[in-house]
Amino acid sequence: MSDRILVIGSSGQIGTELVQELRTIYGVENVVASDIKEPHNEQNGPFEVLDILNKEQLENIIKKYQVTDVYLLAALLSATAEKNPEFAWNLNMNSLFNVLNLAKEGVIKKIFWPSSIAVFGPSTPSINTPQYTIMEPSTVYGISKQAGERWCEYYFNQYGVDVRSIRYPGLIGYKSKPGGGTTDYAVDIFHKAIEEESFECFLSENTTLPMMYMPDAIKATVQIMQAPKENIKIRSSYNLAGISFSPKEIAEEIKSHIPNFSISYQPDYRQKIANSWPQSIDDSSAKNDWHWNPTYSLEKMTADMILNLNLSLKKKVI
Ligand code: NAD
Ligand code: AKB
Repeated sequence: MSDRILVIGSSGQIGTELVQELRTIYGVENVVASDIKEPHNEQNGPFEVLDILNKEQLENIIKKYQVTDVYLLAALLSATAEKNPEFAWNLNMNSLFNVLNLAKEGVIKKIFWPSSIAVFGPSTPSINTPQYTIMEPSTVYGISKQAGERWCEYYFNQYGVDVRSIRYPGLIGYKSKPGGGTTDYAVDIFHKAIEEESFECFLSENTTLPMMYMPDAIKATVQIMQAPKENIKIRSSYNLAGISFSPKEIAEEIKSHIPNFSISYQPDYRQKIANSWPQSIDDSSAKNDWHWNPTYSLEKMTADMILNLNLSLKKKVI
């Protein structure tokens, strides 16, 4: 049977772009988008309203479309999760169990579940953070991702569940807005810049974090899912690196395109979260095992973001 895909949490920052790419590869009818809320822009293809915490609803959709592979993107991200830790734990963990258990029962055959750089904490070596190192996350989001990684590995070892995972850095794209993370400033800054407004950053100027341009993140996701099973040697989650920069550095890069752009700094509760995360990541395992290689530098990403946001601004005016 050919791949039939269900993307859960498809209306979010990653889902919006991932669904488009998967439909290009596997065909529109073979990729079902689903979310608790309707997509904000038109998606031509199957869409189902699904609350991932409702296992019966999930099973019905999987049966209806004869789904083989699930990409589970629904979650509360770091900043939002800190405001409601119990709910975040419930959503982030039980969504994963619902999907892992369907694979254990043989109903689906492959799972993609994203982890995050948030699995690392203040005691982790912060430069070139290794794949295997001290992991003492200090946010509920990070704790849920770390626990999720352990469960993924457990389900692979005990039940042979083919679950694959990446520790995404902060993601930046122009097609969708981010959904409540600590790295969101790096998307918001572009929107303010092209609207010729000044930007107040909620992180301090020298807070360096690992980041990645969305096309690279989508490429990595497709690559890990298409890799032969025997190449996936890590069943918790793979470190993944793109670029690292601080608010000051990205602002300078934006200024090289928009000289009048100005930024000010007003750190809030998210500063503490950012301070607990690494500055850069060693992703040699992903490079060795499934030939991961990022394409975008800070310069290339900035030029592409500004070009595309300007194009969509022009379309809105027309
Ligand atoms: P997002 O917040 O933009 O999107 C999540 C989507 O899940 C939303 O559309 C939301 O409506 C949906 N959702 C929430 N509750 C749901 C429920 N009960 N049932 C079904 N859908 C529900 O998040 P994102 O940035 O697209 O992230 C997707 C995944 O990638 C998450 O697991 C996140 O932790 C991980 N990740 C993202 C980043 C990033 O920078 N975006 C970095 C690291 C990891
Ligand atoms: C967040 O800031 O919460 C996310 C992430 C790095 O997991 N972007």
